Amino acid sequence: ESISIIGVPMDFGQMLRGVDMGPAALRYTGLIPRLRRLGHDVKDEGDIPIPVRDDPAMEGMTDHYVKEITRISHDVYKIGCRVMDQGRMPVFLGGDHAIAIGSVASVAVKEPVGLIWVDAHADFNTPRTSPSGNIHGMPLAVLTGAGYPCLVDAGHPGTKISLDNVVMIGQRDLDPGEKKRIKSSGITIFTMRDIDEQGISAIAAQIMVQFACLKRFHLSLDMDALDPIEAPGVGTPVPGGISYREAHLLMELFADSGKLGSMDLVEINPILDVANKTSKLAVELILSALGKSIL
Ligand code: DIR
Ligand code: MN
Ligand code: MN
Ligand code: MN
Repeated sequence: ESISIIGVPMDFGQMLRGVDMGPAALRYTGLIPRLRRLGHDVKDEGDIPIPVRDDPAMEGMTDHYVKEITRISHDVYKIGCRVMDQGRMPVFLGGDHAIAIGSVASVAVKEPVGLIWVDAHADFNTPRTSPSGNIHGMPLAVLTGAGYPCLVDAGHPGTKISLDNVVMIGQRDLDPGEKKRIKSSGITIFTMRDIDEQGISAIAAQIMVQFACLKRFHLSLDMDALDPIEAPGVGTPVPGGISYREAHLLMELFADSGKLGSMDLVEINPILDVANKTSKLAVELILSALGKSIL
C-alpha cells in the first residue's frame, strides 16, 4: 500500500493543551519505519501549519476557535484531496478530533465511503446540544450536515457523509441533547453495552454487511475509546472502555475486510500520557489496521 502520513497538530477543538503534540509522539514512537517494515511505501507529508494558541494574534478568540478550525479544516481537506488524487492512502494524525471535519471531507469527495467512528463519545453535538461548546464534541454532527454552517461547508459546501454510511463504536459518555439526536437520526451505534453483549467480531461482521455496497471506509479512531488503563494519555478519559485485545481484533478485522481506505488517529495527549503508553498502543493499532498480524 502507498500511504501518506499527514500530521495535524491542532488543539483548538478542546481546552487542554498538549494534544497538538500527538503527531510528534507517534513519529517518535516509530510509526513510519515500522509501517515500512510491514512492506508499505510510506511518505511523510509533514505537519499542517497550525497557529500556536499563545500567539497574541489568537487573543480574543473566545468563540471556541470556530474560525481557526474552519481555516485549518480547509487546509486538511486540500492536502487530503491531493493525497487521494495521487492514489495514496491518507493517515491523519491528530490533534483533537475536530481534524476529522477536513479529513473525512477529503476522502468522501469522489465516491460515497463508510465512516467508522471509534470513540468513548459520539461527537454528535451541535452548538445547541453541547454543554462544553468544544468543537471536538461536534465533528460527526458537522460531517452529517448539522452545526456551525462554516464548518459544515468546510472544504466544499454541504453534507459530507450520509447518516446511513456512518457507524459508531465504543460509546459510553453521551450528553443529554446528543442522545436525543442519536436516537432521532437512526444512526448505527454499538455502545460499550453492545460490545459486552455481542463481542467485537460479531459487530465488525455487521458493519461489513452494512457497508457491503461501499468500496471502502474511513476509520476515525479516538484513543479515548480505549479503556484509560490502556490509553491514559487522552484529555477526556472515560472508564469502562475497549480493551487492548478488543481494539487489536477490531483493527485486524478491518484489515481483513480489504476496505480500509483512510484513517484518523486522534486525541493523544503526550503530556497526560504515562511513559508514552498511549502512543505505543496507537502505533500498534495503526499497524494492525494496516496488515500486521500475529502469524
Ligand atoms: C463532550 C466530550 N461530549 C463534549 N466530547 C469528547 O464536549 O461535547 N469527545 N471528549 O471526544
Ligand atoms: Mn472524539
Ligand atoms: Mn472521545
Ligand atoms: Mn470536550
